Amino acid sequence: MTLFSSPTDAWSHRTRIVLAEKGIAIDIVNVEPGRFPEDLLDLNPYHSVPTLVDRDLVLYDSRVIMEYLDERFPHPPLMPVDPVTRAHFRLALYRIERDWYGLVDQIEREQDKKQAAKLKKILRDTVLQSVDLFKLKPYFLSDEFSLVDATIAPILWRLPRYEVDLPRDQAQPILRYASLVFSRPAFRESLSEAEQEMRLA
Ligand SMILES: N[C@@H](CCC(=O)N[C@@H](CS)C(=O)NCC(=O)O)C(=O)O
Repeated sequence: MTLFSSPTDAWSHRTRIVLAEKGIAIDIVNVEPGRFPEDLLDLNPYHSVPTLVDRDLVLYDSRVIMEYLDERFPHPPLMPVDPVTRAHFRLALYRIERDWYGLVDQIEREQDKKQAAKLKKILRDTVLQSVDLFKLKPYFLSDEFSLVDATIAPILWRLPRYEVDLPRDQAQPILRYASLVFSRPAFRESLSEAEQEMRLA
């Protein structure tokens, strides 16, 4: 199995977290946006990472990849079994992708410094608005690590990169949650060198 992944991209990062949580042996091919290899361009009509190749199966879109991995390698399960709880988790994934990842994508693309600063402030406020949800359980709405946590973690990890400093007094539950997720061995394993440097340098 091969994963084409960008070492700095949050969408790629969430699939690497799932791979590490499940202990899946895989070749990770690091690629840089704008300089994708021919084989990746041939395999994926959208020319995007992450892209997973499992024998004849080629998957793109990080959510499709994460859900495939969770079904193909069921242990440990990263989604609840109950349909209503699953629906809640899927809705959380949708909202985080749209709101948090959407902002991060805009920040990464923005050339104008003033505009980028505005977007970073919106990202900070958007993350802070969710603080009450992090008070309920050790992981996001759950006692167990899930695909939602694999999705939230890459954004929280990147906050220093976007000069977002969450205030301790207001953000304590988010900071507690972040320490819990960041201390997982699989999370450490998932980090590319570039991602390690975002915080550990
Ligand atoms: N919804 C997609 C988004 C992936 C995405 O935006 N990937 C960027 C990462 S840099 C990409 O490959 N962009 C293509 C390019 O920049 O050439 C997913 O979940 O995989």
